[in-house]
Amino acid sequence: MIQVNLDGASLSVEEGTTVYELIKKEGKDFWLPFEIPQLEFIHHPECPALKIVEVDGRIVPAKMLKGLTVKEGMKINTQSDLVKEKLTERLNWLKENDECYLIRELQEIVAVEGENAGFITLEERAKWEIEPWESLPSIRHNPKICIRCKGCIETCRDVQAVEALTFDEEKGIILADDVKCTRCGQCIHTCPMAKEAGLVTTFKKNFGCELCAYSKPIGALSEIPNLNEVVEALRDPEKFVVVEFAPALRVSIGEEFGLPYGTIAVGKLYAALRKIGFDRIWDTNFAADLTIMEEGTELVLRLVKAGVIDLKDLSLEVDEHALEQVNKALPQFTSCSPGWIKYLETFYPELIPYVSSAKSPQQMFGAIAKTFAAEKLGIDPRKMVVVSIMPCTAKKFESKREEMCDAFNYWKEKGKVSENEKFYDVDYVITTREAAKLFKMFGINLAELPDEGPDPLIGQYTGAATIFGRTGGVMEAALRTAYEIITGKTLPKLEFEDLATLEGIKVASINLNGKEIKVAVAHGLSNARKICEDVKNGGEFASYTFIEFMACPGGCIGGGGQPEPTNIETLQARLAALNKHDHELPIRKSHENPEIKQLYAEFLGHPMSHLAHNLLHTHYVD
Ligand code: HC0
Repeated sequence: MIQVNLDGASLSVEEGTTVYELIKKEGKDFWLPFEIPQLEFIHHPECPALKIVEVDGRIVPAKMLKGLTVKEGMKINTQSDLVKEKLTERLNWLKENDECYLIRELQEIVAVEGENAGFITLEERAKWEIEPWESLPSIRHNPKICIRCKGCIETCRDVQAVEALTFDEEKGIILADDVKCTRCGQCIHTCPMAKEAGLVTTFKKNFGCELCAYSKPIGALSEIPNLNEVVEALRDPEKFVVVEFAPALRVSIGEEFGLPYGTIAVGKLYAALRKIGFDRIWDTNFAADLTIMEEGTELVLRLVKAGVIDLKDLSLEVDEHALEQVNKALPQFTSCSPGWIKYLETFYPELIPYVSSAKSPQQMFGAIAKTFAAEKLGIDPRKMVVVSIMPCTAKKFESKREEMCDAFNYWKEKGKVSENEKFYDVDYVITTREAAKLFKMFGINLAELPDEGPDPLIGQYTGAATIFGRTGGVMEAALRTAYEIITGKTLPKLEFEDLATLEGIKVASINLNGKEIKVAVAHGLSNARKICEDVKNGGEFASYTFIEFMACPGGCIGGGGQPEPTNIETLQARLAALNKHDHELPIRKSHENPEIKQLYAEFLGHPMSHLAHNLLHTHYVD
């Protein structure tokens, strides 16, 4: 036995005992010498960076105590002035840097690896005085941790055909052309630390901190966060905070909580959001069904205008205004991916007439929440806060487009709000990763929650809505409805397998009352570009009827706000899970969604009615 001193008490300890074992045995267990309010400081209280002790006058992190054995006369102190001083330093660092201390250590490892691979040296990095850049309101770059591997530049140029990023010898990676940047966030997935997600996961697991609020990505590129605004709104008793979340979320958020890739976690997600304290838990999928009603009807009207089908053969309520408004250009392009829309506006403005005027589900949701739902619930729309959880960084940009204030215009026309009270349809957009962080901040382990459902009114959805989250899904969902409108018959088979793969460009055809129409799907902007060039030059795709475009490879399941790793393995698992979810849902066609029927019956009238046009359709900028 040997004698040691622990927090002032003399103890006899068996030889070979580690300091870690001794502290545990004596019940000291690295308790903090002061309180950290959970919500003011978003670190997990068990953060290993905060587990330090003083051993013989020096600070030793807990992770090292496991290898340190007790020695005769050793003085161990878990609550000394030095511990307090060092903990305060660490806390201040954590607060100021809004980052994980352990991640900082990981960044150093990646930097050294980068240095060994010929990238920037640590010494050079230490000299930088370069300011971070932002592509508002979506993406930011921190040059202090960038190793200048240029992977983001390659992705932006080769995968997305955008070329917004370039390299400057002095400043490193720079945003050379913010107008070109689509805010898709694919650069984030390319950042080496995001790519090393396996390493990150192992790293965090080794320190027992998978549940820490600091979710990935931890690379030089990340989304511009909006979590603080969301937490503030939730704390404000004057606000009525509602939440919507994207189709892709339900098959990816579980990954942040250790669930296997491809887990359908929608029930747990509703439960987690309810625990957080949102006033209504609704779903973007409801609005995806609504999009099909509007975009599908628009397609039918374009076909009528182009003389492909005759209106009198259809059992469709249409007013003259709608027919007048609709553009007759074919093929109709889908409009729901905001990165794609930004790309089109920047690189192919001459093709804007082809794009559906239907707003994306995210934006339709906001407009309906602050009109129909607010009215039904008796909520002042100025007090309603719509939070949207998306797999996408470009959705932050979409929500702040100046034209996205249709609910405000609706109430202004009614004289209920004044010009200077202008509000957006969607107030805050957070990514899948930010949502995971939010749950962790609140100490919620989503994986352990029982399944719950959405709140009534604008939360119900069909299988058609759920496949929006993968490439080919919007097309397939639209065909399920358009086919029935045009032929008056039920589709014999709902799946279009040729559209449900990860091929970059996919084509299919469908017989509508004896006429064969051709449809195509492209995901990843370099694929979109091929089709745009072809249509522009009157090539093969100019003879198509409907083309779906998604900015991100894989569609929204591969969005720039998705968990790491986002790679072929996770994409395939997420895609299969969405298809499985579609198959398992009791209703699989948008026009059969009971809440959608209620919305039209009680509020909108019919698809593309005057009110629907005002609230659910938009225009584009060239
Ligand atoms: Fe998507 Fe959407 S499907 S763009 O990919 O249409 O982000 O998941 O939420 O709005 O619904 C993203 C995903 C959405 C929207 C929907 C569409």
